Amino acid sequence: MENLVVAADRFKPQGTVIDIQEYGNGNVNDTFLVTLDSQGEKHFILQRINTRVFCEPELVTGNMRTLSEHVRTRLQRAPVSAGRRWEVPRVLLTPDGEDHWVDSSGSFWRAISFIDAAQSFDTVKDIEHGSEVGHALGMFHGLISDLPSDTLADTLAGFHITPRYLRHYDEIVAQAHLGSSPEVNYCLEFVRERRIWAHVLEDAKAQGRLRLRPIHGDPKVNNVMIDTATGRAISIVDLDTVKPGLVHYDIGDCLRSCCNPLGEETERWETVRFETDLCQAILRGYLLLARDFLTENDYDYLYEAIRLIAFELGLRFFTDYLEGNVYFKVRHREHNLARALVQFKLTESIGSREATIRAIIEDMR
Ligand code: GN1
Ligand code: MG
Repeated sequence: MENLVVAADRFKPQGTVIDIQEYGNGNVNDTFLVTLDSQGEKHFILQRINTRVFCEPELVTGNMRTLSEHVRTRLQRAPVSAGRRWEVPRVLLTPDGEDHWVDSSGSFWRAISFIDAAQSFDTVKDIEHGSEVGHALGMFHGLISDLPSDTLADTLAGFHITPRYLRHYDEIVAQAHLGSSPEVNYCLEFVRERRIWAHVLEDAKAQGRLRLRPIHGDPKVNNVMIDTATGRAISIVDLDTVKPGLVHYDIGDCLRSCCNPLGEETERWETVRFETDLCQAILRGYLLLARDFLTENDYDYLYEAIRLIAFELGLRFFTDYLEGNVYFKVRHREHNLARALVQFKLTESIGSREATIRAIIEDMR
């Protein structure tokens, strides 16, 4: 706690720190909500970056600053439509003007402003919420569509490059003591049968069909902030994985997260399913804004992207389970195995609804 107060003190915009609580349920970084006794802003977000994952954490804060400055300028030039607000968390600076602070034990801290009068949810509540999440992703992509992707650093090499996750998986499987539980066997078999999918987006990129753009990297449902009063989406937070990539990673990630009504932490993995009505609402919300910058080729790969990113996340969780939980934070030893089963069941469900999902996409082209 003492460390936390010291770190919070470095970034506090004004006032006195009166409370610090763990916040959200991120799988990688440690996040805290700091409360201030102050006339101005009452809260801010303090984070300890997991430097085992983000090996060059100053690139992460650098990208956040580039992005928020770009979006702020864009919004000044063309404000959002009436009845809406759109916010980008501000990077807070230390008294020396630094966007991060490293404590005596080597922990890397940074802070961002808190988005007030808004909340996020771990699952999509209804069609309207789904459509707002889609709107948020469209808004985000639209606002950064003119930000040259070479102005952003690659903060996490290999992120969402499925063939790299597969290579790593093969190395781990070759070394791991696998045991023989039915769940582990199901996962091994699952990957064996579907590993041929892994290259689809990277091949399309290499062939020039899909191009790199700035992306969010992690637009899951609980990263979309909803205005408490209006129910409208007003921000996408968690900008750590903003970097050049394919918008397909984002669309796939958003849909795999939003169209799973049981949520990614459910224990009832056998009954996980992909809800196509939600998929339709989210894509509709997204495409109302994204239509202007998506190409015909982009549409051609949407279905594959949805299926692939669910599979990829399952593969990442399963690999981490086999490796001894070195990447994602876990509450128990089998946690990553349980998460992998959820994503694999979701992938199965996406496969069994392929015709419906493709029809939804075709209908919106
Ligand atoms: C991780 O840490 P968090 O919860 O924001 C992960 C995402 C996964 C997500 C699954 C850097 O995000 O890729 O989709 O867990 N982030 C990183 O919940 O690996
Ligand atoms: Mg994240």
